[in-house]
Amino acid sequence: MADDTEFIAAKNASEDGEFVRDATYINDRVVADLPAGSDPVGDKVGEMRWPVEAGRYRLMAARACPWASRSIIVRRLMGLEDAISMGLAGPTHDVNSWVFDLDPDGRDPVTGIYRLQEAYFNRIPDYPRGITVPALVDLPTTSVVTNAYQKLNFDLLSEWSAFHRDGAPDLYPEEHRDEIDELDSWIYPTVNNGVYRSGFAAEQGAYEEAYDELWASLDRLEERLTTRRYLAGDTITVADIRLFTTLVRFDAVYHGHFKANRNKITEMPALWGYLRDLFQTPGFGDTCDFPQIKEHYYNVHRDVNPTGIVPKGPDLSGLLTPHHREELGGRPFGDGTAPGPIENPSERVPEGHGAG
Ligand SMILES: N[C@@H](CCC(=O)N[C@@H](CS)C(=O)NCC(=O)O)C(=O)O
Repeated sequence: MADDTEFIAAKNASEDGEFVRDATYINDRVVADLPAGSDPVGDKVGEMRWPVEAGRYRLMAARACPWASRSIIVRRLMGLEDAISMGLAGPTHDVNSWVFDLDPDGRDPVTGIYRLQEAYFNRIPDYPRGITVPALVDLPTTSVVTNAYQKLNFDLLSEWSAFHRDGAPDLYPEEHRDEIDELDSWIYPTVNNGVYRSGFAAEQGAYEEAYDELWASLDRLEERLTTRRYLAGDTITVADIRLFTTLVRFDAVYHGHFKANRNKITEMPALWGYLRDLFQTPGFGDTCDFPQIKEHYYNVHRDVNPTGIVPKGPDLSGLLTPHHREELGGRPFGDGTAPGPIENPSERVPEGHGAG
């Protein structure tokens, strides 16, 4: 495990010690304008199009991962659970890949695979890049269709509309798209990836640059969220989902493990209220598993934390306290409704793994 992560960090280090994320993906799309049951169209991996089809694909995720958690939240908010099943890898991986060690016999119960790597290799033999989550897997061939989480999430919102639940919210409203994209243009590099740039920096200068950019952005967000309940408009959008998966890990992991320690989120009144508000909204906090999140970062990144010891704290029960953000107005789901309780018991966060 340690060797694996050293490899990941090393392969991502630039000459000046800055962490550079490998953002090359299998970029295939799943689209609504192909008939269900048809073969994918195109002959080049990364440019192929696959049909939207209920029951055909499985979302491979891990609760530990912020990028995978975005897909977990989108799937739940849009009510796609029956159309797209979900496989959950455990919080740590072996030298090759994420593994399904939470499942009986250590195998994903639907595909029967032990390592997620198998589904990557079925698509691209000897796939040379990171075996990442989230990944959408085609069940008939047990092979990865896409691991491009941003496009995958966009397709879940748009191409899969025939399978959205009644009351599914509009998470990427037309009138706020420019604003949402503009927010992502600085929140992604300085906050979502900024915490990794801080934690994986290999030189002091690279770390300090990432740290300064991160806190400049968090200060900017604190100001923005003092008068607004959500990031764009008065409903939850993808911008909130993207920020949430980083904020919810912040005090438990990034503050210490990634040296992003100017202060904790609990010390920033607007961000702390905003985080509690989202955490208590169905579809957000009910997908978070803190023991898995902590186990992943502190155990897997042995170059950052050589002993692998996972800290006991912090006390996260404050996430469940009143936030009073309703006073800012806003309608979380707009004209839609909140998702109901999680129906599939295997998809519920285990008792005691949340903030309570
Ligand atoms: N690869 C994507 C996001 C997905 C991602 O990095 N997932 C991590 C877990 S949080 C992963 O699967 N890492 C395993 C690896 O890189 O080998 C990106 O770089 O933007």
